[in-house]
Amino acid sequence: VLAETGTGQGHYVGTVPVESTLGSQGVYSMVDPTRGAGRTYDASLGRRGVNPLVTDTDNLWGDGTLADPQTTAVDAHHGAAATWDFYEDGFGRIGIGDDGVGASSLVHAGRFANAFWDDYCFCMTYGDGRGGLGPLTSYDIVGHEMTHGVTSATAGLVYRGEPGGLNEATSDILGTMVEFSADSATDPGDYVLGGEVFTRYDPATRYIRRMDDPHADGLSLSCYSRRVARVDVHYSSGPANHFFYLLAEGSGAKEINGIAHDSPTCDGSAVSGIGREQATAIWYRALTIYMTPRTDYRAARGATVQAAKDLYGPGSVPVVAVRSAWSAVRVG
Ligand code: ASN
Ligand code: ZN
Repeated sequence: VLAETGTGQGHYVGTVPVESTLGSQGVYSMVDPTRGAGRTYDASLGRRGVNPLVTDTDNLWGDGTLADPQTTAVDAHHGAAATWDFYEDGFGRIGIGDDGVGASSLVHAGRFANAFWDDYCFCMTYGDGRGGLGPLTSYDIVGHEMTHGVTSATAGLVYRGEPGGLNEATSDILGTMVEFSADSATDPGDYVLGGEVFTRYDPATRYIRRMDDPHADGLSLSCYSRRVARVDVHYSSGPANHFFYLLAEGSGAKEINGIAHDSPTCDGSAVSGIGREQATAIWYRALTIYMTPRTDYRAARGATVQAAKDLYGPGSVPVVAVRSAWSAVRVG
């Protein structure tokens, strides 16, 4: 088999290189030899639970429309590559498990609006969407799902209560940073989770979650309170998402890549941001060095303060900003 670079047109990612493998039959497979042999399979072509790899004869994949089933495979395969590169380039992490092994992606899993990471198959499953949503394969969702694998391999935050909210927030935070790092012309970065997958695109009103103002969805919590223990982990993630947004970007109204963001603090304080790069480095270090399966909000504050001290020095601007941003969401 030979490593090859083809070209793909995804629905979200636009025109991108596709790393593939050329077999002896002259057929290309969606297996990325440059990233741990990460593979992309098509469930719609599966028989008796066995799903074939996505294959092609000319190494030109998808046409950007959802009429071509390869289009969603391009989004998933390229999103997995972008996630791999985010972790390797940013933190020297080689794959989700930091063991050089690529994850698998399964596209066209059915007419449902969700996506899942599974630690046991080391794979993602993507629904094709329904009810106003397209395939769940935008950069932020791919990054969110694969980050569940990173969390499992590191902090191991349990998926309930406060640690569960922090597990979900870690996926939203680092999935969003995957979207920014991809620096895509067709899907530039924003703090709106899943806005891209809505057929009638309107990130002001249609999204899965947003980090600048989590409670804008009516269900997520923007501010820490004892209620975090009583809501679903996708809503108790809110205070940590809000913390991260404030840490990176600061409070107040701000346009980012053409999308309006506005982050009111919970205590009326003004917070100035330290930028995405430092905020991401702090969260990643806290996750991989200091958080444990039972880390709660209070401990997450301690973990991120310690990570910021390690990286930038005690008393540094980032350490002060971490404290201010947690206090602004009522953790502290
Ligand atoms: N898409 C969801 C998530 O990754 C699936 C779930 O509820 N675990 O959070
Ligand atoms: Zn999740």
